[in-house]
Amino acid sequence: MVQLTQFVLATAALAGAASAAPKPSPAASNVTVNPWIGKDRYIVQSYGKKLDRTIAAFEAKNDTLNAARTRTVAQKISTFTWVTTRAGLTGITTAITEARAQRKGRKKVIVGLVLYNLPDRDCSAGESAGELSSVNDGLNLYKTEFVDPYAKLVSAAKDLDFAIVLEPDSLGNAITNQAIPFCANATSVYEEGIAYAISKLQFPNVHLYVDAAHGGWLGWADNLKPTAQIFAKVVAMAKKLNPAAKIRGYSTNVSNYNPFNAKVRENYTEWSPSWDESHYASSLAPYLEAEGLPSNFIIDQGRVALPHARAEWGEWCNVAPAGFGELPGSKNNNTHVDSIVWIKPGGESDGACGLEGAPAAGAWFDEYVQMLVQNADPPLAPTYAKKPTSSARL
Ligand SMILES: *[C@@H]1O[C@H](CO)[C@@H](O)[C@H](O)[C@H]1NC(C)=O
Ligand SMILES: *[C@@H]1O[C@H](CO)[C@@H](O)[C@H](O)[C@H]1NC(C)=O
Ligand SMILES: *[C@@H]1O[C@H](CO)[C@@H](O)[C@H](O)[C@H]1NC(C)=O
Ligand SMILES: *[C@@H]1O[C@H](CO)[C@@H](O)[C@H](O)[C@H]1NC(C)=O
Ligand SMILES: *[C@@H]1O[C@H](CO)[C@@H](O)[C@H](O)[C@H]1NC(C)=O
Ligand SMILES: CC(=O)N[C@H]1CO[C@H](CO)[C@@H](O)[C@@H]1O
Repeated sequence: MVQLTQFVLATAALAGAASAAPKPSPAASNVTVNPWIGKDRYIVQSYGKKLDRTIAAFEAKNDTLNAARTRTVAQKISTFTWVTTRAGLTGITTAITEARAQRKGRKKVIVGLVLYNLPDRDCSAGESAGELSSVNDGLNLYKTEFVDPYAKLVSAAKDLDFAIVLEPDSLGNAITNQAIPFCANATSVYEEGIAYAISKLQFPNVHLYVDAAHGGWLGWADNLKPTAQIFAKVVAMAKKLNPAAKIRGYSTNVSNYNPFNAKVRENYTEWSPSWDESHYASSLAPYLEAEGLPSNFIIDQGRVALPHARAEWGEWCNVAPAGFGELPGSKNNNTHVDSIVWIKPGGESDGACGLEGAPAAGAWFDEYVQMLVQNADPPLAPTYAKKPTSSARL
């Protein structure tokens, strides 16, 4: 209940700030088009290579079918490239080179990127897991040495489109984790950093999705309005820096395990209106629209927990059993959803927790990805042909 009081207070402060400024009328907010339509999606080559080990493991067990299903993930499914440090900006250059090589005919290719390097990152863990700290000029470094070059790289590649997910795991802490001193301190840094990124990434070929955590975090009825208000605050801050600043929408469930349309309503969702990610998008949308904001979503289905895999919604580490979810771009029946996507590349461990034998965060966990292939829902189509040597072109 301490947390509840905290966010009610924060909300009251926000509401006061918002009522002083004129509300943008919905008609004035620029309507953008769904950027995924009619485009090919960039398939990350380095992720495909990691899956060679998974294919070999299935082949060693004479499991030709699952080896062929893994080949489908490696060769045909688009995932996102995470850019999480200043040195990691080279990942954008690699993505651009590979996406250009992938282009066939006249169809444009859209590249999925994650921008993830705020100072004091992961505040609820009590300390920054990232490379930048606000006490060491982190916000300034974030702006000048991370966001500025990021914007330069994507704006120069006008022949490609980019969908950029902004800072997973950040603004949610402004809603629920204000009782943690490090998060209370980090909130204004997060707001200023994200507003700056929005203001600098305004190009016709760039489509921004600010991270909206997931239904199990911000989807509770009491959290919906404060969530929309914090997005409105940050977009208004971006417009102060660049009057043309706008976002396309929000990303949800990045690296989490919630289904899009849940087959089973889990007990731990209790009274939440957001008991799967489609319901979360639908329940948040009217609050966003009331703030004059767009209400478009992309939803990560890179890993989905099987029914009853979790005893609590908060379980987040190498959840088992889980499977690959609906494919990126598959048809969906929620008008707020631009696209199903795979943002978290399945196979990288969440940490040495969850399923037994899990390695440290980020390390490859082959037994886990084998399970994701076997439990994929819908089942993955097999690809029996080995990759043509077209990758030699790269
Ligand atoms: C809409 O876009 C136009 C042209 O890019 C810009 O001049 C205008 O300020 C934008 N309006 C809003 C409300 O963002
Ligand atoms: C796989 O199949 C080969 C050839 O049929 C056989 O020799 C081998 O023992 C099998 N391996 C396993 C692990 O079943
Ligand atoms: C929060 O910021 C204040 C003022 O800068 C500082 O004194 C305090 O140590 C910070 N607390 C944490 C937990 O970072
Ligand atoms: C969920 O709750 C219902 C009603 O209390 C109970 O019958 C059922 O066993 C619970 N399911 C699980 C998986 O705990
Ligand atoms: C979409 O379809 C699923 C499965 O048929 C259904 O459970 C869900 O309620 C539908 N959602 C919407 C927004 O129509
Ligand atoms: C942005 C977001 O919701 N992040 C969450 C994604 O899921 C992982 C695993 O559940 C959580 O640790 C993150 O907080």
